[in-house]
Amino acid sequence: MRKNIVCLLAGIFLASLLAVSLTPAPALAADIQLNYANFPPAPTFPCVQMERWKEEVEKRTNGKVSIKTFPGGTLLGAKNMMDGVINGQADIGCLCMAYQPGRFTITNATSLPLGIPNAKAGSMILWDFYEKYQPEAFSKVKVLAMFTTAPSNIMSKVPIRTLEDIKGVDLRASGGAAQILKAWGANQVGMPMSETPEALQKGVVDGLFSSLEVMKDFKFAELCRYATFTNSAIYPFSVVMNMDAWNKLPGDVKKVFEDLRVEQSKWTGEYMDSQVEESIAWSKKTYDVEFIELDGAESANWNAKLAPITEAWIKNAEEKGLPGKQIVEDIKALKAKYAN
Ligand code: DTR
Repeated sequence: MRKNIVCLLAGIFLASLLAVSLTPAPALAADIQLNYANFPPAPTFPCVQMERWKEEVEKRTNGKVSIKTFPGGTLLGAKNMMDGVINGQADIGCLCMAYQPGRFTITNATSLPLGIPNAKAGSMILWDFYEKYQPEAFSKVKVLAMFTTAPSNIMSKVPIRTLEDIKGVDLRASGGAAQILKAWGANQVGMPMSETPEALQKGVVDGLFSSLEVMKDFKFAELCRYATFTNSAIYPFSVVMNMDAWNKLPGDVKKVFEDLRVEQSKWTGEYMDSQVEESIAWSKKTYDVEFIELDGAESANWNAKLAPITEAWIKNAEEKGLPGKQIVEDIKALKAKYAN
């Protein structure tokens, strides 16, 4: 009898040992937890780059830092991103400068029609340009990345082949790109990208002006069966961090974040360029979207309309006390360096 009890107890002991060894150890909570806000939906490029950054940070800090991401405007929206980060509503946020054009005058100069050819070059140009000017607009935050979209093109429900066709068409764009649409005679409607799907669906607008990856990422190809290549303005973006949250980070974590800045900016530019290619192919295959190339003479007419925009921007900047001419010269020089 006693022997039986001993055997039973030994069995229970062994079984519990086995159970303990098979139960996965609870993950150790990270020492540092940071919230990262983003305004568009998860499948779009600003959020894809956010997830990539999160993964790299968590890996490179060996789990010491954990990032909780909030896509789709669930923590901060397109227009209150900068203030929300400054006020500490989020530790980190991703913003599109075109949505507050007056606030980011210097960096928004990269949106002028200066022929930046792709997002990779755009992102490197923007980074160097930001480093040189260190604009006041970013003085209350720590900048973690700077990148741009690929050049903008028209996506529309009606075919646009000539300046006559675009006249009066309701097209959505923000910031510097809005000036471009106006110059071509469209009826420009301003709103952040996150509001555009509903505006297209409800017929508030007949199309938009943006980089073409949105045809696939937002499924705009379903409604916009035409795209006209103009390869005009890029849109600059930034990822910014609350200054107190930054100051609290230990040195080794700060180093990881700083070392990632240029790498992340370049990665995002390259990702965006590849998404544009994929989106064009997908839109043709899935919705038979027609991609319209302006012929030589027509294209010259379109470009002629844009010539006064940069001159007007320089004049306006100089009136505000900014070195407008130098800013444009610098962007052109950086374009020559990175656009090959
Ligand atoms: N072209 C800008 C920015 C932009 C381009 N792709 C996306 C995707 C998600 C949000 C913003 C953007 C724009 O039209 O707003």
